[in-house]
Amino acid sequence: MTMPDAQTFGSEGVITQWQSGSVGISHHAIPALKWPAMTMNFSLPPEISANSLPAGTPVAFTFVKTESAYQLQTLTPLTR
Ligand SMILES: [Cu+2]
Repeated sequence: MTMPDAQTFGSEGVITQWQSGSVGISHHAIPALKWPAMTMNFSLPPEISANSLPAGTPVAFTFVKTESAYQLQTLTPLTR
């Protein structure tokens, strides 16, 4: 049994679409992971309910890599 990687990453982006158990986010580049800007799905922890923010909402978010997915830890709307 391997321990989950506890490293937390963070970025900002825009919510694109909710699915059951995950949310699409169009996010900025994340240099710590060598990721370019992209749109991808993040799985939801129990603390974040689906459709809690409308699509199109600018957000700041943090996430961890689990064995099977990238899972959100926090999802915060940005006010500009
Ligand atoms: Cu990505």
